[in-house]
Amino acid sequence: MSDFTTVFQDDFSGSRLDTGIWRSQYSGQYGNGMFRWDPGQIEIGGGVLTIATERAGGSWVSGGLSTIPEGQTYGRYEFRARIEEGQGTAGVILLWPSDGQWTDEVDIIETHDPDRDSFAFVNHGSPWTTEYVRTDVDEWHTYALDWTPGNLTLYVDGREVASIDRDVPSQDMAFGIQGHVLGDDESWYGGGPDGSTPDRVEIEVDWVRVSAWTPGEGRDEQEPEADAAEAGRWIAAEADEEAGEWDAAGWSGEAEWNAGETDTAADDAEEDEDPLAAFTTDGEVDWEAVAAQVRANFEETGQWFI
Ligand SMILES: [Ca+2]
Repeated sequence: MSDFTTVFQDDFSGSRLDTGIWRSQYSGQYGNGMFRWDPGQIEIGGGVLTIATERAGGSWVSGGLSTIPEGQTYGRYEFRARIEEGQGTAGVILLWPSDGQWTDEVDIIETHDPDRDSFAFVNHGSPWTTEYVRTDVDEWHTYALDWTPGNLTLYVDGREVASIDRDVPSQDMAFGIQGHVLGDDESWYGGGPDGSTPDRVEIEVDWVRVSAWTPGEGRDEQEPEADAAEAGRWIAAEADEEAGEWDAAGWSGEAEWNAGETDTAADDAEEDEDPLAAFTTDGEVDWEAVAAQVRANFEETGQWFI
């Protein structure tokens, strides 16, 4: 008996994207001015979904897709994926509010590291919590996020690597996969593309399975078959022997990274007041202004906050 029941699984075995599952394909210029999203960057072939981030003239083009407006509150999100290296590019696999309004965000994988030796697992709550996970993201791995009331637990290849229990979302969230290109000032990601960046950087996804949280009533189903045979390695096990910096569940070098928190003085000062107050007129929150402020704060400080 499992606590989860499959809602859908997509092994990308056809020749076209299943738009009954993937309701949204992103388009348009991204806010940082570095790239645009275009549905033409989403490809299906060989049993794999590919999102290609490519040079396009003097700029860049990437792709993204999501189940928006379809989503659920709580569940299990499993996928087999790899995200290629590329200075100034990133891949993000995430949960985002089903209504498309930014009020919560869980980045299951956010590749802040252009070398793909680690990734960030981020809950944009209050305060925002970031856990860094050491693994070779450019090789194939199976990831699973269990989202239950008050908890987010992440697994890589069946091993628990991180757990977050502060300000966990409790609203309907959609599942998305998207490519990004960063600006030179986005230091958390190591800045923008340079001469080392390939002209094409791919995010590949072999399969996705999304399950509902049905405590005590779950039905285990067979995992989708892998089309891509190569497997990555779990870096933590190796690093453990070298320096004792890793524990069985992943990174434990909290002092060197950021102790899994992105709590800042600004967060502390604002915890006593409603951070949305400045963006609210007659009870209506201007979410576009909130998103713009969050982005501006991040670009200025490297920290995500309103
Ligand atoms: Ca597949």
